[in-house]
Amino acid sequence: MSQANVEQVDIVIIGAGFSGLYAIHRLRNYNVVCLEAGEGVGGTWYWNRYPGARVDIESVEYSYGFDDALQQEWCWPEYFSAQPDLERYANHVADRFNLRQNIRFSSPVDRMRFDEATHRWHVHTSTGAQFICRYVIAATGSLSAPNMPPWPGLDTYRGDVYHTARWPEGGVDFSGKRVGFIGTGSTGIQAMPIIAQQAKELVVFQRTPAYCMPSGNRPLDQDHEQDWKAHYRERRQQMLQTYGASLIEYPQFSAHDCTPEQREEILEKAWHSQNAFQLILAFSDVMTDAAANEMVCEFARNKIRSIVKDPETAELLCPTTYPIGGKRLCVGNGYFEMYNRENVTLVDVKSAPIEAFTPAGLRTAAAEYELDVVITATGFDAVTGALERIAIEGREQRKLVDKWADGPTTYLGAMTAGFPNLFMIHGPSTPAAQAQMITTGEWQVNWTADIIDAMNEEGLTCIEVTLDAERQWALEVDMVAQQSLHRLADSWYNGKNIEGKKGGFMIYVGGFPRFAEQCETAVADGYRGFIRQ
Ligand code: N01
Repeated sequence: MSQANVEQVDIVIIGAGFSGLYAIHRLRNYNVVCLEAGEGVGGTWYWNRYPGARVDIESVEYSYGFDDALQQEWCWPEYFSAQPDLERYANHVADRFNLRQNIRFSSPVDRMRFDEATHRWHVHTSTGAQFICRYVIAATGSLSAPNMPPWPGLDTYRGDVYHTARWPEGGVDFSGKRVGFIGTGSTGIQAMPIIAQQAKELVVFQRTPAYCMPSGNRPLDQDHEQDWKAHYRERRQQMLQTYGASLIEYPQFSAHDCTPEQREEILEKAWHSQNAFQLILAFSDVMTDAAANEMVCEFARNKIRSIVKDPETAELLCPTTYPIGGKRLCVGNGYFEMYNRENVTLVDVKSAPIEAFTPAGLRTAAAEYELDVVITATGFDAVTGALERIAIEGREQRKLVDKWADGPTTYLGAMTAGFPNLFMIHGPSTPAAQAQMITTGEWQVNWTADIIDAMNEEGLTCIEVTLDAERQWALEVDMVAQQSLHRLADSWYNGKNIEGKKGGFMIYVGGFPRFAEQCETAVADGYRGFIRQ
């Protein structure tokens, strides 16, 4: 490696998504480089440009709070923003705060190693660039490493294949095409109703049916916007004091305290509330009490039965094997209604799994389907995938993939023992998608940056966490998971969406305030669980 290709910097940030962008801004007083695999900013909202991609949290909340002028000047056109508006916002922020000068686009990090003698990371990109830095901040996202199941025969298939998380920039024309769609999670549910309107035929390959609420999206009401703009400062504070860092209504009464009629009325109101998560927040115990949860499940199933005209299709669409909210609740726009179209067919691949691509399409254990296009919305190697796809070597040349072979271990989701000076934002065992990710990402960046500032002020060069601290954190993560019904679903939260992936629950479900308090007290108690030198 010629020295010309080696740059010495203070901090490398990996990823120019929403957390990475804010990290550049917050750490401006250091020599910072942000390495981004894509050609643009926005992370999730850069890659996931499939038709219908839209956030399920109100945009007045799902946005940055660090700069008051930015909050006041930006106008969201809709309550729940579509991908193009979120990408436009990310670009606006990058320009407004001059962040691009610190970003190297098309620069995927492929390996990095910690030099124990100098307490510095050597970070390499696949383009041959090398950076030597004190700290690495992995703002790599929880849902950024696409999962493409290894069906054989892909190279023989004559049609086109797309993964929703790598959607072509100019879009795809499905007119006159027979389209096969694999995956009925949040992504598939958003994309399919739009594709069905254009395609000649849409064949949906469903392994597990999803619970899905109507989105309730609408143009943003000016009074609502003005109200938020008048109260942004206190509302951002209030958000951080709620379980999901969002000002949704959190009810205080149990489903068991209501009569069947009252329950029905509350659930009906939640269904029409125009707020995606009101259904699982209808009662205080939906996510902790199996019987309460089942009442909500049956309500949601009855909605499916009332919308989908063919009773057999309706039953196949009814989830029965996991609690509502156990997987992240999906939000749709005409998803169940789509099955009433003549050109849409539902295929059950639970009973007859997909076996292979063929030259003409897809073969399941039961039949072969001729398709011009196959779309995979098969999710992500979530939480750990983005970091494990980088060859990371810590102390004593230990590889991160080896350390995490049986599941990820971290302290506060921020660091993992044996990998000093490497911080993660939304890392394993943080609330991640259980809380609103822009606001909580900002919070984690601030917490991390304060730690780095203190290291510099005190003339220290190496910070790491102890194995004991990791074990204590694992107990806490497990304890809160045991109190929640999330554990009863196979999902990306516990890695069970990927065949062979090991590990337990990777998300912290104790709520954001409890998480934040533990991060803050660890630092305040003399960096409990950390070793600094
Ligand atoms: O991914 P998923 P996603 N054969 O893992 C199926 C966020 N998000 O991209 O359930 C057949 O949920 C798989 O089946 P199963 C949100 O946090 C948010 O949809 O594993 N099928 C499932 O149906 C969300 O939770 C928004 O049995 C196979 C689907 O593929 C997260 O991203 C929008 C298969 C994958 O669903 C991920 O959502 C979009 C196989 N071999 C995403 N392998 C909003 O803000 C997988 N599947 C609204």
